[in-house]
Amino acid sequence: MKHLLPPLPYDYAALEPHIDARTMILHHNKHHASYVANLNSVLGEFPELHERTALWLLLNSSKVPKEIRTVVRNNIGGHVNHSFFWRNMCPAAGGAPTGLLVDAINHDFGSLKQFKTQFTEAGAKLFGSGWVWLARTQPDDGGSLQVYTTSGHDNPLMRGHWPVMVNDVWEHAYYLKYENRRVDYLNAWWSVVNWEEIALRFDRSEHSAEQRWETEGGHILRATN
Ligand code: MN3
Repeated sequence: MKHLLPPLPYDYAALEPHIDARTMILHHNKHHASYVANLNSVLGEFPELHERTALWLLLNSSKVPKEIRTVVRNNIGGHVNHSFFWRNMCPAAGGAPTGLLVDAINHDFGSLKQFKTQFTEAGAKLFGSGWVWLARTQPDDGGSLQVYTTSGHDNPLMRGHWPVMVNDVWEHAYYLKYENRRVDYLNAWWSVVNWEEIALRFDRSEHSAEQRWETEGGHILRATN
């Protein structure tokens, strides 16, 4: 089974003017596509890994042969994170979250406004390339919401947290339009946030681990032969 580049759930120009079509084309069709291509290429000679899912590869780095471990880790993270990121945005979006997520945000951050400020500041402060997350800790660890950044393509799943929301703060996500003004990108990005999807992800954090994995894995596409 080969890993596949998932199609964007909207047109490349759909997030204009906040995220321009040229950035989206390069980001999806070149950057994300190259993580998938690199992954399939490096896994080619390791048949024992051919049936492993993307999430397994992300979380079982120590079981991947040493000679390809770093390459697999970098590319699988790129693939998983971007697969999540595209669904995390949509056209005609923005506004405010609904449902249980609102209560949790108010409880853990004080207000939506304070949460957004914290998320934007974390993204702005990240040194180098990485991602900014809203993640939920395990229920037996309090189940609280946290904002933090990861470098490279690391993911909250790697520390046992459930990723609820994410923004890409690698330069390739914004440089063509915003150049070095990362904060402008971070602020504009709120206009394309798909709160409906994020609220669903938060609801899913209440599901059993098994159900969560199944839904999450179902979004990360693979060829059947
Ligand atoms: Mn990216």
